[in-house]
Amino acid sequence: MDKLKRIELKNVDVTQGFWENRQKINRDVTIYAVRDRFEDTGRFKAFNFSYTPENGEPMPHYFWDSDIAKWLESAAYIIEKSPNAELQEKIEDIIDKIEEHQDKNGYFNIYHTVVEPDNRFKNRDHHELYCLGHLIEAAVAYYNATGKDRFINILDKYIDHVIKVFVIEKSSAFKTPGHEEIELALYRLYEVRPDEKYVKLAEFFLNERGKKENGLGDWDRDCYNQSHAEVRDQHVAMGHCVRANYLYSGMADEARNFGDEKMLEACRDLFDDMAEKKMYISGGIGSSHHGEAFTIPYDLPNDTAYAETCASIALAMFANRMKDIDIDSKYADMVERQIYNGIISGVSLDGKSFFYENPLEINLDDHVRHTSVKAGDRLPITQRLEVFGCSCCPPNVTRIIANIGEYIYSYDDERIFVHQYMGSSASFDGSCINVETHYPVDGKVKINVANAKNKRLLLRIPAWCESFEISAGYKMFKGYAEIEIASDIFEVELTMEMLPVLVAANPHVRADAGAAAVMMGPVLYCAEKVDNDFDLWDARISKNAKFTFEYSDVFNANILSCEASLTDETSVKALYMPLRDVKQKSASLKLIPYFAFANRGESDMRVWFKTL
Ligand code: FUB
Ligand code: ZN
Repeated sequence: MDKLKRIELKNVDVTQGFWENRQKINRDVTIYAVRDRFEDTGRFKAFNFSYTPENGEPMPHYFWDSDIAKWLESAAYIIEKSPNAELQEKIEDIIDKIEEHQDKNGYFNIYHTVVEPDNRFKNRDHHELYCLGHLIEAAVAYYNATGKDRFINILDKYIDHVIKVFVIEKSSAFKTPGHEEIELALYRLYEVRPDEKYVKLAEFFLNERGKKENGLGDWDRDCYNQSHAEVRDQHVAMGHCVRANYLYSGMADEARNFGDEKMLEACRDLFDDMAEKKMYISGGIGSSHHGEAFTIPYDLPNDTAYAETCASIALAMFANRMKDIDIDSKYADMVERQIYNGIISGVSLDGKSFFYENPLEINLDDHVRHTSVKAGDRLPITQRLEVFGCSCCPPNVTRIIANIGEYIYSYDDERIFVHQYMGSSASFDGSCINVETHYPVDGKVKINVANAKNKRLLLRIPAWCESFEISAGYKMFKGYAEIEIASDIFEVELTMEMLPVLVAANPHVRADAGAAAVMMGPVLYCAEKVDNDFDLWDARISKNAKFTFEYSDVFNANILSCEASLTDETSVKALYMPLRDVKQKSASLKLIPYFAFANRGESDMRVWFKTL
């Protein structure tokens, strides 16, 4: 098993281009926008534990703790890079409140203190362990940002309580969390505080999953939270997508920590099952609103796609772990697909509003005639909202954008890997690396490495890239171009040809049969009616279509156009007619990055086009 090391956030700076811009919006706008909506909706106030059924305060939801935890984690990443007294004070204030309201026995959960205190650890779906997991991730981020371990110490007491209840006394009504997350969080905690008890608890939850448990028995229900089989025997991705990928992330951590090959094998299969059969071209997963879940292979309806932002984030987290334990560029390709498409479509360009579901097709007409939707499915919303009743996605986006630096590089004693091309610099083990690029606007990347002579530099060659040049000798290794670092100050340029390309789906994908989508490098494109005044579903693109493209400041990316063929309506005389009588005419089709759809009012939108 491979064991590459991540470069920690404190040693990586995103310095230029697409991600510098995104991080700025995240830091200057989004973190406050999410904070303000969480204030308005009572989520922060809930940490006062003042709710009573009589006092008019909103009843805390049973996983509000996790919404705030993800906000705290995001704010911690932000202050780690840009000190900010206001954010730091807010974080400290919440930590104070957690300390103040923590039970003597270590337990902490708002809902199960002010609403259902007698039902602690009785309902497997009530997310107490999920909330603890997110609090742990926040505490680790806060420790990394400030060096202060107060938050970790508070949660350490809670973890001891969990160990007592679940492992020693076995007095809880269930054995494993209904929503995974604590497993990966315990591994993160172990990285900064290497106390074996954390790993043992993570391992306990992983090993117990899929064994006999109260409330199990219904196959659908068991799959929903990945309890249908023991984890090492899971090879097909099933159930709720966010749950699944948080679990798989914890499994990857366990495989790495214990060199557990059987676990790694399961992780590989689960990854391939999603990447090859269950993922939208945007990286979105979750073909159905029902259970927010995977369905069957190749079932990828575009208009009713669930494709939750959190699910794309969770899959990026899983892939990012896999890239370090099973070297293969497909994992960083997956991260790339997510970060340029299914994840950032979740936040508006101004950073203030969010999608939960990320559909790949909008036909506004369908929203007034709901009978067009399959029974059991529903249409996603067409405009981003500032907050949701279940608002898990907004603070998840803020945390991954703030922490994106940790996805760029990894290394071992002999090699330095560049997985993502972002203008950035990093230092580790006495070496430094600096990347200059406008990627994904173009495919030119300039890399400087200092103090790493005789090591090797491995540059990912993305799966989308058909032609590239490197200014130094290289050989290919598992999807990476491997280059000898020949001098103390070493400079190399990678030039990837990046042109618009028509992409077809596997013919088993019924929704996309005979159709094509447009990608330019890692960025998926879509057409919106606001730019194209005709029925988008009627537009056909020739397999030989010529594209033009130009950079747009508005989208911080290229916009494209090509010729499309439309029905000439003057030749349409009836509802049905001989096909030979229907004439075509040509029109210009304008395409914008998929991540930027729904930023200019409600509009029809389409990713897949019929081809000629
Ligand atoms: O249950 C917690 C979060 O809310 C899940 O991860 C999301 O899918 C949403 O259901
Ligand atoms: Zn979500």
